Amino acid sequence: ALSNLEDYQKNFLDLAMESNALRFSKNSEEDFKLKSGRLSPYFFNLGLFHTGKLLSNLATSYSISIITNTRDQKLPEFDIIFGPAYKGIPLCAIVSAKLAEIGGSKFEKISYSFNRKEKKDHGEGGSIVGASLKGKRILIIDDVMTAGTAINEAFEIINAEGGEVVGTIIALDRQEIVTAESGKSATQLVSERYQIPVISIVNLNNIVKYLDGKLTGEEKQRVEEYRSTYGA
Ligand code: OMP
Repeated sequence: ALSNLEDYQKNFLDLAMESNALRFSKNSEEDFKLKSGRLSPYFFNLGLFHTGKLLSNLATSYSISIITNTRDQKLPEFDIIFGPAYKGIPLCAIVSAKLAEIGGSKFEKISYSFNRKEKKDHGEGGSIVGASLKGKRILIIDDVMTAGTAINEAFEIINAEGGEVVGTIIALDRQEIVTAESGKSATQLVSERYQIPVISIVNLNNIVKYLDGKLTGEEKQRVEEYRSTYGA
């Protein structure tokens, strides 16, 4: 049943469990409040990938995902990896460096770029650090997608700077509906609205399958209940 997961995905999930970045609540009092207001029995905190070893492995997982999806023509070519502040900032830096290391010449000239939360009015000015987005093909990198709010803000920033978003990569697709009416997940809606691929290292299906033997019956049941309410 696990054979459909690639090594880089398994490695990512092993490290997520080891580092506690991926956590499950023991009861409803411990549930995690999400940005959307939903109370979730699990939470993924990418900020806990904070050691050099975890960051290097994380960069490898994102990079292999980008390289294989580009090779399979599921992701178009791009010039810049854009990481929305704050969580996306280390991501765009480590992944552009790792891509140059393991992706071959094709990826050596990819730049990184990120936005400041506060606009600077001295020095070089502007709100973008790194490569200029003007006229460039952009891949957005981020941590998690739930309802898609964070990613929509990134689109606005990039459009205002004259860049063209050609794809998005995230670590975790929680596969949750945005509204009950559409029944579609945030990643599906973003992909349809902007006509771009949204790639993830793993999604909730992968987590449930891979961790089947590692979670308690209660944890599994609580995730299943959550999915029956918010799952796409
Ligand atoms: P949306 O903007 O609703 O898509 O939520 C995504 C953001 O919520 C992420 O960028 C995180 O800041 C945060 N988040 C997590 O980090 N991990 C989770 O498991 C869930 C969320 C969340 O609040 O939905």
